[in-house]
Order: sequence, then C-alpha cells, then structure tokens
Amino acid sequence: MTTKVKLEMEPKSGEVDPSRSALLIIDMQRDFLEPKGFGESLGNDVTKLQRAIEPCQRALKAARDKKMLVIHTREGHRPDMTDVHPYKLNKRGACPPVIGQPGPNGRILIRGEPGHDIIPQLYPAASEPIIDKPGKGSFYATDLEAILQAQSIETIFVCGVTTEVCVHTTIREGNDRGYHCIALSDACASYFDEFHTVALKMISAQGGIFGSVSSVDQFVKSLNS
Ligand code: TIU
Repeated sequence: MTTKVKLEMEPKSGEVDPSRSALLIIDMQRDFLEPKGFGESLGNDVTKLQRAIEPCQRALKAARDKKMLVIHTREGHRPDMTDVHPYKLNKRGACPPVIGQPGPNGRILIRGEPGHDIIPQLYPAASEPIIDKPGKGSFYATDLEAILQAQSIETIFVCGVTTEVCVHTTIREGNDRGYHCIALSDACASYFDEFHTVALKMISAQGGIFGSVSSVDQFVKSLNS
C-alpha cells in the first residue's frame, strides 16, 4: 500500500509518495566546498556553497528518519584519468588544467583522494549508495537509473551543488527519463547568486518544464504529516 503526502511546491502543489521517493544529494564534496579544490581552482568563492550544508543536513536527517532511499553523488575521475575528455581537462585554455594535479587534499577531482570525498557533515551511511560520476549529470555513465528502477522510485528530491551545473543537469536528465524531480531550493547552492535564482526558476517555469521546486521546510513538513 502506498501513502501519499501533500507537498507545497512550485509551480503547483500536489502529492508525493515517500515510499517511492529518493533524496539525491549532489556532489557535496570537499573539492567543491573547501579551499584549494576543484571549485576554487576554477576561480570560485567556495564559501558560497557552504550555505547549503545545514539545509542538506536537515533534509538528510528527515529522509533517514523516514527510511527514504538516500543516494549521494560525487563528481570525479579514475586515478589514471582515462575518463577525462580533453575539453574538460583544459577547457580550451580558459584556465589551467587542474584535474589530477596535487593539492592539499590530494589529486584534484580524483576518486579515492580526500578532496574527492563527501564532506564529513553529510557523510553517507554504509547503506546509502554513492554514485561516482565523471560528468555533470548523475545519470550519464553511472548506474543511478538501474538503482532507481530496482527501488521503484518515481520522485527524486534533489539537493547539493551547484544549482545550475550538476543539480540542473541531473534534474534535466531525470525529467527526460520520466522522474518527477523536485529541487529543494535552500539545500542547493551556487558560486553565483544570480545563477542559483534563475536556475531554480527555469525548473518550475512553463508549468514545471524540468520538474518542481520546494524547500527543506516543506519537505520535512510533508514527511512528518
Ligand atoms: N558538481 C558541480 O556542479 N560541478 C561543477 O563543476 N560545478 C560548477 O559550478 N563548476
């Protein structure tokens, strides 16, 4: 039996089934949120992303309390770097190639290095799958879709970083695959305030062209209703 709960969201409030929902936490990795990692090497102020940590913690706690499926993602590459395409490596010379370079937290954006791992505040439980992805979207070159299908998931609550890059790409990919993707606005963050705002608007515009937008408070309220 399924029990649906009401959820306030844009563009239209409705019902979701928590037993067929997953919380997807995107790329809350040290390489994006801490100094000297990939994010900062691209010229970004990493403190802007840190505002998503506490809301992500609240969403994670609520999902765990209700035994909702929680999935974490990490962007990164094989130590031999054979899965880094030339464009991503040097970005047409726009900034120095940094993937694989040594940093204080190990080789930047390389799997197994300390900087590639998820920040301690949101560290995955042993039962929570971690998706290691080479790209921005969480579906590309991963087994995320197989997991969602095996667990009969129809709704994905998405949070993490960055709103307009990996969160957005994942929501677009999920929408094309038939999932109702709901961004938790305050648990997402961007290095650019205006991109964060507009990226969220783009999801729910045109009748929810890519999905819906809600908040951590609404998510928690629904799960506790
Ligand atoms: N996780 C993610 O969004 N990867 C990025 O590279 N984001 C940027 O905003 N650069």
